[in-house]
Amino acid sequence: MKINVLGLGYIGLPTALLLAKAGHEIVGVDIDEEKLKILKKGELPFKEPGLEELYHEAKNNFTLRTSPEKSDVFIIAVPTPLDRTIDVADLSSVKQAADMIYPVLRKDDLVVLESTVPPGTSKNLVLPILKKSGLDETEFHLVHSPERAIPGNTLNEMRYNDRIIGGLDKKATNKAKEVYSTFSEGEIFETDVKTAEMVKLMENTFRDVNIALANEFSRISEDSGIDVWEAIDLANNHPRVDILHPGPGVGGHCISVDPLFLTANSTTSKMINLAREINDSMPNFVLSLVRKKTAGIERPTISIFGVAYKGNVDDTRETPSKKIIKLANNEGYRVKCYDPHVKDFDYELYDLEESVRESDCILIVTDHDEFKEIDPKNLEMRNKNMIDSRNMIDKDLWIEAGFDVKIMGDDAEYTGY
Ligand code: SAJ
Repeated sequence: MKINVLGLGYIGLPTALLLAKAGHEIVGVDIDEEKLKILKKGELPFKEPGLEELYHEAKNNFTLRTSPEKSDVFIIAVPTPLDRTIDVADLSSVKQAADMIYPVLRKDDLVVLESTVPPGTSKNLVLPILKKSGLDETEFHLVHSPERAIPGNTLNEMRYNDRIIGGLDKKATNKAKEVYSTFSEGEIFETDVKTAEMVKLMENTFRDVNIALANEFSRISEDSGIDVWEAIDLANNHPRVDILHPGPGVGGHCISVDPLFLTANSTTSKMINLAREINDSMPNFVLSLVRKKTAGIERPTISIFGVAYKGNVDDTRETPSKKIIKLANNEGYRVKCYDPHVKDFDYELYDLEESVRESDCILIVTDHDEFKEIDPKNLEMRNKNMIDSRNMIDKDLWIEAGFDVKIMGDDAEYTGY
């Protein structure tokens, strides 16, 4: 089959390459000419395990364009960010993609919307644009099949996760099943288009609300002189309890954004907005721990370990580090960042040694594996303070190396326990 994939980002590019490897003729479409230049050189615009090898294997079936060509299938995998000024989904890229498709849309073609969208978008926004082709909705096929792969393990999850396909009608769903089953080994579940849109938002909201609960437990534990990490481990022995990990806040393009796609147009949501509020306030809480550790130090410098939104990825979208850095700068802290995965960031990045030079406190924000390997004895600092918001270091090792250590959510040390 000939397939256009519109949007060559974290989801579109791996999807395009998996389909190319499965033998389809793929046209990768992106309006970002810089990105196309990088790809044409044989390089990748971002890192993802296994993607380089896959690109190498699939490139003979993969061409790059700035607009779509006539074909059998069109997959839309463009970003759907949140307009932060009003907390409403910005669907301009989806509209733009549909506008590019309708002039080349032919009878029996399939259009798949993979981008995460508020319920109703496929039918209310995409369908009317596609009908400008002159075809009516019985003559082409439209489905929503939400991407559900996790960054850091995208290719495996795309291959092995179950998939949801919500078609405008049964014929559309069947056609999409035919396409995805050429590389997906997970089960494919069928539903209607609006339910598919809702399922995706419910999944990410479920995670956000559960992380908020873990974060709230963490803060209650701080107030009560309890080690939340030990308490969570023990609670999770219960057969029906599975508490997530507290952290410095929820980042990434999905979980910190998608729940608001549900609440933006709702008059009834309470819990979802509250969870967002709790998670968004974690950077403030983390900074309050820094304030305690650096009290009495004049013009303190802090070293932020990790600016990616989560461990072992190079993605900094919506990272909690940005809010922590901005708030810290506003309070007069000097901030130096170190991240072994990230190359470009809004703030200067230092190597490990330079990031701690003359520093008064290390703050672990991201759970990169590399941070576990650091030998604290080798770190030269002005004051040896360590705050670990992810509970990932070997606390005794750092104490032995002369550090005053604080694990977020563990205040048991102050109670003499
Ligand atoms: N986090 C915590 N505590 C936890 C788990 C995560 O603080 O226990 C934080 C992370 O550090 C990160 C944020 O939450 O800042 C989100 O990370 P994540 O690993 O939970 O999720 P994402 O955003 O990388 O990917 C999610 C996934 N959704 C679900 O697991 C329900 C993925 O399957 C989706 O495809 C993706 O969103 C998406 O594109 O929508």
